Amino acid sequence: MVGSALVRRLESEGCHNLLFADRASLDLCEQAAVREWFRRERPEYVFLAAARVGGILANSTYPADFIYENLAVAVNVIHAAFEVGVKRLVFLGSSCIYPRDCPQPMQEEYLLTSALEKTNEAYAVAKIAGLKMVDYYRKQHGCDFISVMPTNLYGPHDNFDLRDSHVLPALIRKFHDARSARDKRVAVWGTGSPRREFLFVDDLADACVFVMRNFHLRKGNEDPLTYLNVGTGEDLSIRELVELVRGIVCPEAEIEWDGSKPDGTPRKLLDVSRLHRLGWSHKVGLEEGIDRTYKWFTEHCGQCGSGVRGS
Ligand code: GFB
Repeated sequence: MVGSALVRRLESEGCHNLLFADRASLDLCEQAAVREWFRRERPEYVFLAAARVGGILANSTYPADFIYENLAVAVNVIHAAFEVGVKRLVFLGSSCIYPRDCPQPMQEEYLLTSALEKTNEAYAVAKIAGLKMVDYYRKQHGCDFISVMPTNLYGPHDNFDLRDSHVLPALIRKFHDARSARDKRVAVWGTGSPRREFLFVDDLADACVFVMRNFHLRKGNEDPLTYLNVGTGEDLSIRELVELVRGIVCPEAEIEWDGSKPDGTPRKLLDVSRLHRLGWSHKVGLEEGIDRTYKWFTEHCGQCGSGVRGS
């Protein structure tokens, strides 16, 4: 999802000398293959968007996969980029790597100040390691590497498979399936009280390009922070989100809360004032973003994985 948004964003300004390392052509978990790719292709600028991602249930069910794949990708790509002298690298972290009970809104400085949320600890530990690599390669080797911390993302090419999707694509899928079903009940997870912030993926791609161009740290490494939050600075409860998606996709659906599923972190709202001060803010509001995502889904839902009703 993020990779294709970055390509759309870069191509929109005539940037056609792009190199791709997609899943089919390169396994980023294979160190020798990654090293060979970097030596052969010699990229100058790198966006490291590749990751094993998933919603709350996938994260807590497959912690070994999440820690292994995300660590391997970070270790292999960041080190290979250093070896071939990449000019600038932007690594994507995530807002879920902040502590579980972080003061809100979450400032960059709050990273590693207390315990993580258990449902995504494996993913968070791997992403924190990637972030720290970026930091240490800058410190020890002078690499111009930086990180961004996106909030929960959604948009075209999201994962709509109910077995491992995040909440927003899951809701789109569930309400869409209810439209054509006789049974209009839709099961949603948890209590509805957690609060989340959502960013349309094209806004994230725009922010990544902006950061690649404009986020320069002072020479000599006096800057303590090599990473920047990226979000809207606005959140809503899952209950409010459910109502919003129902209104757009299937107003006649009936909602049933499944309290056996986890809530996860109570709140995850980023403090985006550092990025705002640099001159970037998001453009796509939540309602417009859901509309655009739902339109994409209806045009492509044949390729959108499993919609297991009742999940
Ligand atoms: O998006 P989500 O799976 O992950 O869930 P997190 C957000 C909230 O939505 C939770 C509720 O409180 C869920 O219980 N929810 C309600 C649902 N209905 C559904 C549903 O049908 N599907 C899903 N998936 N959730 C993830 C992390 O946390 O955030 C990852 O686990 C990642 O590591 C991602 O970083 C951004 O926001 O809780």
